[in-house]
Amino acid sequence: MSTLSTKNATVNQWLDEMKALVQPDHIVWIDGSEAQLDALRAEAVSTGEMTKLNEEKLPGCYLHRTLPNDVARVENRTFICSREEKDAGPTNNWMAPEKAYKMLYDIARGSYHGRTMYIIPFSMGPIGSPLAKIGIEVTDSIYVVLNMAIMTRVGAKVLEALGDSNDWVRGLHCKVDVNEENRYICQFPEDNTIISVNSAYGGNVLLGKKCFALRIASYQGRNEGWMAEHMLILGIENPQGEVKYIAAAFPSACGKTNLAMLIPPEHFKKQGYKVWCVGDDIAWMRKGPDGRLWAINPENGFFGVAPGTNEKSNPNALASTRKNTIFTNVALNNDDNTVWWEGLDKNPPENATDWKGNPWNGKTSDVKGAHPNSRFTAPAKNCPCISPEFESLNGVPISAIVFGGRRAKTAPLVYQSKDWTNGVFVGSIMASETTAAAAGAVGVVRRDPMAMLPFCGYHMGDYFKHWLDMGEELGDKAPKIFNVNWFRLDEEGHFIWPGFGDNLRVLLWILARCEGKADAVETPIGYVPHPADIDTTGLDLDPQVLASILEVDPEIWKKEADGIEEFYAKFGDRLPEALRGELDKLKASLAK
Ligand code: OXD
Ligand code: MN
Repeated sequence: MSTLSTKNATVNQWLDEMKALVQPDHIVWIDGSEAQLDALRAEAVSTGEMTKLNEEKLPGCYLHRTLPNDVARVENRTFICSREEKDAGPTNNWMAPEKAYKMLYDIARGSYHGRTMYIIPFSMGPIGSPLAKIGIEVTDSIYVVLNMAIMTRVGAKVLEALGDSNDWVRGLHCKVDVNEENRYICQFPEDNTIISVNSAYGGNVLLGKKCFALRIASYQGRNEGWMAEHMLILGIENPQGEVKYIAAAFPSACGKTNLAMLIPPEHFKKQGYKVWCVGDDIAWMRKGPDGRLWAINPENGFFGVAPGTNEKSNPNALASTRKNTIFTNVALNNDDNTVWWEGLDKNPPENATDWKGNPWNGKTSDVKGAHPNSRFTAPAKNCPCISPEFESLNGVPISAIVFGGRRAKTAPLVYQSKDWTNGVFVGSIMASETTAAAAGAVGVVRRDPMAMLPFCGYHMGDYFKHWLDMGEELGDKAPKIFNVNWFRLDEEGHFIWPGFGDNLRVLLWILARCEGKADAVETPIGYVPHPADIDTTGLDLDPQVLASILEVDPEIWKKEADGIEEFYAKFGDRLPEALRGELDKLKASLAK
């Protein structure tokens, strides 16, 4: 099937160990050729692992269903296996490496009997980019191979780029029997190793994504002087054709993919504004030769949440899924062999199969057709607004870093931090309030520093320190740091800000600030726009209402400061002094 091989001794030695451990019947190297991927698609269809969808309406698209016990990332079964427990820090689960290896090897041993071992050489980032890194994932799942072939660059060229280097990440995935009691997602940052067992769901098994590009890479970045962040990257082109780039971090379910692909409101489109998507989930950033911070998207596709994606909320994401896409856990329309999910349109199919594989009538059923975390895996190049710089080896220069969360009252629509150190403080206190949609109490504040809580591969106090060090390194070329909150609520609990494409209005103020072209009001938390400086042309928003969502209420922030104090206590003496200093300054200015 494939004649790929390598002379890299470190790769061959590890593969020999893995073969002896999992004992496959067959071994297949993934060379990245269409012919090989096509044969694998056909095989997956013949075994029922995937369903081929309507070739006319959804060319090259497939549907896959996971087991109902295996539909999301499992944070409580995700471990950072650093040698010292204190290096994983208070926000990660930890397991001693010897114990973890023994346990995982016992689970993995012989688990490929009767199965094929697929060896996937993959690159995170454009092959040959100075910001890219290489991994090899071994898996017994064709679904994983086909998803990795969309989400990363795979195949022969990756091995060529690796040469005989030992700088590559080892990833072992074993489906075993998908038993949730024995499911583990373990990262060994000091060994560049990931082992994932007993799952076959995306975020747990596409090892290039959260496991490598965030957990392992954040650790590598700290040691090597760069940053791996849970951030989208977008470019905003002004009517003069100049493009400025923003990287933004939001916790899950805050509309990151929507922001990354936003469509400018009519008023801006007419003037010639354009928005370009570089990435929707992960940014790797490094100081470039010109002293600025440059970013690449290490991924090659989007692993997006399907429900809620529609012609209005995100036409670009929807367009990205119309060909060569793998859908996971959505509903199947049996009349025309296409897919459907909640929020796609107001016309659910009557003759359908739900995500669990049961007959489903969308008009009468009271259960959901698609799982709320159902996904599309779509090639980035399908996206109508994919940036012309997407493949650029050097990445794009970042002008602004934006943090955000879902807060009903606390954070204003937008504010700018006072400087880099204050900006790191702003990122470290990021939080979202639980909504009625999530299980559990409403309005509970969940802190999620830089949206990295489940993804930082080492002690979060040291991670904050790394951010502070990067600021020193970048000096006056550092991007400016902002915070946004699209989710302010009125007294009746309605969103005040329209969000979606209108968020561009806020991003333009941000860029104007970066260029020294907009004024601001100083508040205890940072700089807030004058309402008149947010261009609301074409928007039905009362100027007083806009002013109200730019307000900073000192009483709310005093309570917030107490919450921060409590959160910071977790980090003990690994919380950088500078951040404690920022909290003290905030308290002092609120007391004035
Ligand atoms: C994701 C997440 O799947 O952040 O991207 O949960
Ligand atoms: Mn994410």
